[in-house]
Amino acid sequence: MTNDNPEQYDFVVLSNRLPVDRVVAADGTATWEHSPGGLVTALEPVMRAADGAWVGWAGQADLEFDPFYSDGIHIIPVTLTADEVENYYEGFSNDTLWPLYHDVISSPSYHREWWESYVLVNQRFADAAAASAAPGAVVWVQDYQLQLVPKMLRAARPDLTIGFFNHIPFPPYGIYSQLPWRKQIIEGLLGADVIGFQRVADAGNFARAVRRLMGYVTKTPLIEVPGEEPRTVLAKAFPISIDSSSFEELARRPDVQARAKEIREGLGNPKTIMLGVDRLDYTKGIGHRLKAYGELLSEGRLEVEDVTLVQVASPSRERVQAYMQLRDEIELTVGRINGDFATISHTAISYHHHGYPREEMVALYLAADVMLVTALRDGMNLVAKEYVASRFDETGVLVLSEFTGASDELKRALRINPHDIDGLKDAIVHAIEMPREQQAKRMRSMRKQVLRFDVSRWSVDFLTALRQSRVVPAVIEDDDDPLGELESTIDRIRRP
Ligand code: GDG
Repeated sequence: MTNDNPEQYDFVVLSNRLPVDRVVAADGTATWEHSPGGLVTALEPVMRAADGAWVGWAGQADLEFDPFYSDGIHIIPVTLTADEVENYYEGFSNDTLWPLYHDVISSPSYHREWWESYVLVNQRFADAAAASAAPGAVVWVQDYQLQLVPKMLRAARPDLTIGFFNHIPFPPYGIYSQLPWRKQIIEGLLGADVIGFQRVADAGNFARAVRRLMGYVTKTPLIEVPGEEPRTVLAKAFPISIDSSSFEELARRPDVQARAKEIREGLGNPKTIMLGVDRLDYTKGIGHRLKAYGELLSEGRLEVEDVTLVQVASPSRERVQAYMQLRDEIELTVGRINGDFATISHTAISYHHHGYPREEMVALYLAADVMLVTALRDGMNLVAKEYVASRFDETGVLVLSEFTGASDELKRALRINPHDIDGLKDAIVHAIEMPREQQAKRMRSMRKQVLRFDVSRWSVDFLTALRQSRVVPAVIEDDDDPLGELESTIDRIRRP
């Protein structure tokens, strides 16, 4: 079978947001700029080599765009109406699934009209993928906004090989079972050949939900899906990572190092700089971190002349009620702590509610003696890995919540339970006082892990599993087999 349709592709990625942003200049002209996210970095080499396409939303409601080609990637925009942004995205994705999948830290809202919109939008994404995938193509669906797509796509295009990766946790059954549409979501996901999770525990939670709700047999990591044509689905952990060497390269740049020094001086050269970098999200435990720090200052275990906390809280989901409330709470607490403890020359917390360029982030990582990652639940937490990758001189201490996926891998971090405020306070003091040799021992071991298991390794591992998951349909002759081509692409980008 030969693919004569130039608008069909052998490798198609779907995610809620496209990897490009539409930027409108002052004179009204619009251009597309690549957003520098980790996922794009991971998939760009495969995309380019396989001449792949990316299906997603451009981030603005009610605007229709034709497909276009940008920097090695065919971009296929999906339109969302303002109502759909409200119901499918801000509603069902960010106010039902997000809190439910993060241990119900905030209460999930269940609304039938949100669900209906989620189904409709998932079908639109599936249709777009079905139209743009070549015969026998590989389609990789990303994240919780699109969990129904695998089943919808398989129904339309049984010839495709379909992968799904869940970037956020999959909750324990006792929590998951709250969801009124719990069976539909499981059925949606089981349309994939390979379902990837961040942690072994997430894959386990999913398999348990499948047994409880569907009664299917699971033999870890395989799930037997009965039916006219019984199938086997692989559900397994593929922990995501970062483009580690690019962080190290940035950290080694003289201008970035000079900027780190400047940041330190700007803060009055305190003995210790502590850093938190998070989307302003209730899962990240920013409030717990501030509470611990405030108590340490108030008890005199830390002095404001010696320690400054830099907190970057990048704006996120600002139209969702829980996020508005969180922002108010955090900013009230920051104001209180600064009001109580700052002096004219020393701030207790340097708080920033905006995003920074990547160079500035790395300069902050270099300036920080202690990195605080205190998430209450986090699929992976890339910030922890970015800090480690940037610390090429092997100094610095990572305080890391055990409720992050990253803590499964970064075993030499100072692991904490963010709910245990006394334990967190002790860990902060321990981190500040840790001798250099001990910092180096820990950092060396974590750096080995992060540099070896980087994001290209993640995508290659996932795509290899996907390649192995399905027998090439007999109708596809060897020469035309997109899976075979993908495999040789993988071989080309695979590191030795
Ligand atoms: C989800 C899951 C999982 C943040 N502020 C700025 C900035 N960032 C970058 C960080 C990091 C990324 O955003 C955040 O990634 P995280 O992993 O920490 O968290 P989520 O956004 O919640 O991501 C998470 C991830 O998906 C991947 O699967 O690890 O568990 O929740 O890369 O550096 N980057 C720049 N300026 C900022 O101000 N340039």
